Amino acid sequence: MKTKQVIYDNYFDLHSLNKYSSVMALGNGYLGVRAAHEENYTGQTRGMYVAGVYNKASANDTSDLVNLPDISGMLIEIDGKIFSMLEGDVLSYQRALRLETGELRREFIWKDKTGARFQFVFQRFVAKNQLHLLASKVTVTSLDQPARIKIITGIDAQQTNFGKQHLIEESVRVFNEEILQGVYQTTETGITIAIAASIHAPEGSRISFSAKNRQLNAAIVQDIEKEEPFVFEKIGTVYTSLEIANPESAGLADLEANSLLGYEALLEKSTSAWQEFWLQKGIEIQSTDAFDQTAMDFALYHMEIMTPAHDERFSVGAKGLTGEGYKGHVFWDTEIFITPFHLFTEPETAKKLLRYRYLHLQKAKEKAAQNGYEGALFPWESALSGKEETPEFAAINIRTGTRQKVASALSEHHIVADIAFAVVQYFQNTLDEEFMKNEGLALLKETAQFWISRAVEEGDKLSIKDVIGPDEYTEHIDNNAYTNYMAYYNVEQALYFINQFHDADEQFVSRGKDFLNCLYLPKPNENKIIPQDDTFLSKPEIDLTPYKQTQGSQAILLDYSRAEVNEMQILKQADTVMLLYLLPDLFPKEVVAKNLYYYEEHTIHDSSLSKAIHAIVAARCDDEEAAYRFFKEACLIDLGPNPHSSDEGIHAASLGAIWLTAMFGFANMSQVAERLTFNPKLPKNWSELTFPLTYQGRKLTVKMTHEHFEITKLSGPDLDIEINGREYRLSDRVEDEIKK
Ligand code: IFM
Repeated sequence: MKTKQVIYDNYFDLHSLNKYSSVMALGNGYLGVRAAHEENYTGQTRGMYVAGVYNKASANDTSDLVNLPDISGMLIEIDGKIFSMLEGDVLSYQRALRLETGELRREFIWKDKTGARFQFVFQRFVAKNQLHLLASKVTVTSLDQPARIKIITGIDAQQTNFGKQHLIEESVRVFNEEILQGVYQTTETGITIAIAASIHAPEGSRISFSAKNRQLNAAIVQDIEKEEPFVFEKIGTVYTSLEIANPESAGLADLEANSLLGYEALLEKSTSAWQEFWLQKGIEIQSTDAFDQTAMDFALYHMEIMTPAHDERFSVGAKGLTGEGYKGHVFWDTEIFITPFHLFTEPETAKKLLRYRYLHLQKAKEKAAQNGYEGALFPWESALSGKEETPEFAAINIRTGTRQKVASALSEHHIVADIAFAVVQYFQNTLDEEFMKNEGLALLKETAQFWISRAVEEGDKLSIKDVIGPDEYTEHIDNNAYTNYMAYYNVEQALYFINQFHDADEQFVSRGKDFLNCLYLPKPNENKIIPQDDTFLSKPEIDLTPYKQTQGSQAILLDYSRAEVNEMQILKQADTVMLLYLLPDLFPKEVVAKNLYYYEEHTIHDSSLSKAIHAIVAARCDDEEAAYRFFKEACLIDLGPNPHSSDEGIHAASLGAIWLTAMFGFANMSQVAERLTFNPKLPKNWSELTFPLTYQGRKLTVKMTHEHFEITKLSGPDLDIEINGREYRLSDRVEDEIKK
């Protein structure tokens, strides 16, 4: 295994504070902590989140992923003056997130206004081996003279979600002059959260405690000699009533058992868990540009820390556990962009993510019924309760004072088929009959039932009217190609699996067959273009060049109203191209290529879900240059130079799509009809790609160059596979020469 990459932040810059707080966030799927600096800066958003801890601030609100009381903040005084990098001079500075160990480290030399120099080292991690544990360490060394250091830190419950307070402070305590504990309850969901922190100050320091204005603090004061390091450690635990009846005592017991081990020993244990992760799931890329490996490692790191693999009651928010964007809500991003990574590396986790949907099937049926449909209509945005969480209105138009309704909850129905698609993918990968007979079939049938009731007769065909496809710049349209084909697939697969598992329901089968016979499926026109919907191709076009140059910023909405954008051929993100990615065999390659170029020209890529999907389809179309270019651009969504790109959290789906591009684009893997196939399209810049796979109970490793393909079975029975159109029986290892 190659050493995993390091994400650097080499300058202290107020503009990018929040971006790096997201990018360098720490976590383990249970807990997520933003990489806000220990000391405060105006505009810096701190954040600590626990998967599943949602709350509504008021009855009219939708749920927020609650920003919990902070334990990473510290007020540092040197000789009575509050330390800030905005004062004095920062002589050298580096912040590094080591993906190999999951540790964040900030190191710099700072000169105060009198010219005295101090070396600071801040370290912290969220334990990978223990869901509830996090730790930090501060080392301050005065380089020129003796100094008095004071640190004030504790548990700060003044945190809010952009001003909304979700927690009642129930109790604050100090135990044994060493452990601070705050217990809080969410105002609406009634979840208890117990946060504890132990303070490990240097011998001889003076410690005092205080509790005021929702802040429980310890103040540590120590006089140090020149070049004598002041070392301070803080170990914390977070427990909630979601997972344990008595989170207060669990948190204290955990802290007692662990905190005496100290920061370095705890880090070592957590590092071992990270190393195991990289060994099992890491991808190796030999590229002319080392950034490709960095971006891949970064994507895998974040997919791991965003996924609540420990608990099927929760799923992955659009920003993971790194920020409050989209209020921590769960979208189709999970099933289509993130689940595949888990499916092909640890199917149990993929199953839990599907079980999350299954657990909310009843709520989805209620939503369908409320809207006059049968079956299950999953919410466009989901949180803890499984109810629709999409805010009713978008941001206010400050010129008119009006708010535009968000139409997604009403019509972005493709999520129903996306969930069904993920169920089928899961089965193809695992052949898990137990799951399919129970949760899988129920999900497939109820989602199929929804589509059957959703379609309306128009002459001798069935139409699906008034929807939003993946392209959210085109609303309230009829027969969106993505939606119709995916709905067709949903019903077709439901019928297939009903037949496979002898789950006969004659009425459903007959209605399903009628649906398949009559559903209108838009065909390529005389120019081989598949109409995105009934009217799209007749709408006027405009030159999108300026908007593509500022993609991701939705700048078009400054020049045109949403209604105007809706009446032009303008896409926010992959729509028909998305369909061609998910169902690659629907159309001949020539049609796929024509549509890729046609729709790309009309796509601004204002959504982060767009670029990597274009990369995959371009790779399959043998457009190596475009595929690699789109891949690189996708990698820059979080890691690029834009100082605000990820202020409210990383782009979870886009990170998932970086992995998707390597697998389904460059390795060009597919599992159609339950058979694993590869038809590699390695970019010119990559000389080798190596990755692990879990497939139908086998552990595999795949290695490919431009000339050679090699797949090794590490465990499990023999397997039939296909490489470059040639069939093989994989017993141990198969090698295939790639003929140009
Ligand atoms: O699910 C996406 C959607 O496709 C585009 N807007 C953002 C959502 C959350 O990532």
